[in-house]
Amino acid sequence: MFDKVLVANRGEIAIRVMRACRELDVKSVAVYSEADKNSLFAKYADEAYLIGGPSPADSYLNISNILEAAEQSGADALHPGYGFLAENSTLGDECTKRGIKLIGPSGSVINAMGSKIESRKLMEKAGVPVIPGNSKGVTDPDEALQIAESIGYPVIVKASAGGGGIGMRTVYEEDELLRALESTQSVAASSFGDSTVFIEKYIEEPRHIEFQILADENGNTIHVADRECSIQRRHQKLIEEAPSPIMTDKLREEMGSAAVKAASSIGYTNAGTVEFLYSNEEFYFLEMNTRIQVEHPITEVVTGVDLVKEQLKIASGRELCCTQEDIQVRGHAIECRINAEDPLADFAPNPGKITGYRSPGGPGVRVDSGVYMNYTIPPFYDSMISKLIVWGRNRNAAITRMRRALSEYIILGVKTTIPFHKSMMLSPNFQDAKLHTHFVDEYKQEIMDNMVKIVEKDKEMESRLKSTFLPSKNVAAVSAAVSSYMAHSLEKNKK
Ligand code: MV4
Repeated sequence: MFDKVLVANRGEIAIRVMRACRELDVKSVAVYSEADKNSLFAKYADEAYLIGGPSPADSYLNISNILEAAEQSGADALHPGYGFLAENSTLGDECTKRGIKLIGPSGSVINAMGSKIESRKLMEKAGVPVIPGNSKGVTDPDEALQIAESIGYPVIVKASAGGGGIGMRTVYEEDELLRALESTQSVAASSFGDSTVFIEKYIEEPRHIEFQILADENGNTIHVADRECSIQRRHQKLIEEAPSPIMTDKLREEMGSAAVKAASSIGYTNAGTVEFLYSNEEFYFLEMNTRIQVEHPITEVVTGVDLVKEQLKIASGRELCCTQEDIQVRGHAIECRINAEDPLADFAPNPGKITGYRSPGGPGVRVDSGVYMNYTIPPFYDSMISKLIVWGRNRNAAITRMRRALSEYIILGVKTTIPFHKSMMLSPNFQDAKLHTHFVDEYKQEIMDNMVKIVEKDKEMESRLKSTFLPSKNVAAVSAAVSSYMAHSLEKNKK
């Protein structure tokens, strides 16, 4: 096992990785920007290095500054978390040059999966079902018309280098195709520096179901079951659950084998996710994410596998914890992403000072977070405050528990997505698990109407709470105590 791991990330995921380090008796190194001087993750680490200004380009994306901290600290491995440099193959190359092990897959599979056309080709070859379409770039308008004709409308034109929903256009009729081709090419060129586009059948209102993969460096690849992530808005996931409500043993066996085949056929190592679209009882490979994902805790909760510990063990050459037969799904887990955003104002980011805070607890509740009372959420990064994860014996029990946990959650000072989640938990269509990727758009009005009522009720309670959390020396003392506790924990620097 490694002696010291540098975590090249911030916030809740940096803490999540350092928690795994501590349980494995590995020292942790944080790198932080000038905007993160008061952050919990920098205090939690055994050592912390300031690497630059608030802008990601100056700090969390600055490979040479990060590697300088790695060399100074003597870290022998680096964990990139998610976002930032997680899917940047240059980081791995630079680590290798310095004898630092990158905790993640090889640069060649990161690059192969970063190209939509390349990954389609590889999956076709491996016998993994892909969406009907063409697996090479299209530039010629006549050829594009011919391909779309043979697939049948609606089709979707996608940038090969695309991601996060950028560089995609759906086409319902032949006379829209050439305009879509041109506009997708130009967006692709300006956003990704690569104008290559391809055409696929457009799957309307699919479910987004993904499989967690673990692969060690000794040739063992398993899946750690499925998650459903259909509840999203503008390609930002809001609620994830494990397992997918439609999953059966037979379907898990089929999709799971396809996911394992996808990973093992490309020599994948470490943790990854194979994404599928599911519609009309068919599933199709969509993309592979070559990183640990935000929603990994729901898989941990229903399977008991510590995915981040597995990542460290895999990178240090050890064998996987479990065989495929060992992986069992028990009960149901749901994750709500609690963001500093105003769900009544089109989810506008609302960073700022958290003037009152108390997170829920009790049976079956996990909160992964990097905040504390009196902490100021900086405006430079994503707006996630925490991930609220619950477990229940079945989906209904998990929903009931999530309602209970949401009702206990106190966050004052910034607007949050809690009212959205409270509204969703009350939605009959959500309760009936009639999920698809356009759910939030389709039931916008119903979700909004419930949310307005919820916000109204919460306001009453919040005004009463404000006197409890009144800005005072007392509040400052609590946050000073929290940071002091983190900085002087008995478990820290114990070797
Ligand atoms: C699709 C699709 C329907 N048909 N491809 C969106 C993100 C991008 N990486 C792939 N995406 C989609 N590709 C075909 N052929 C629908 C989506 C899509 C989507 C996929 C997963 C999760 C949420 C989504 C929201 C809108 C559209």
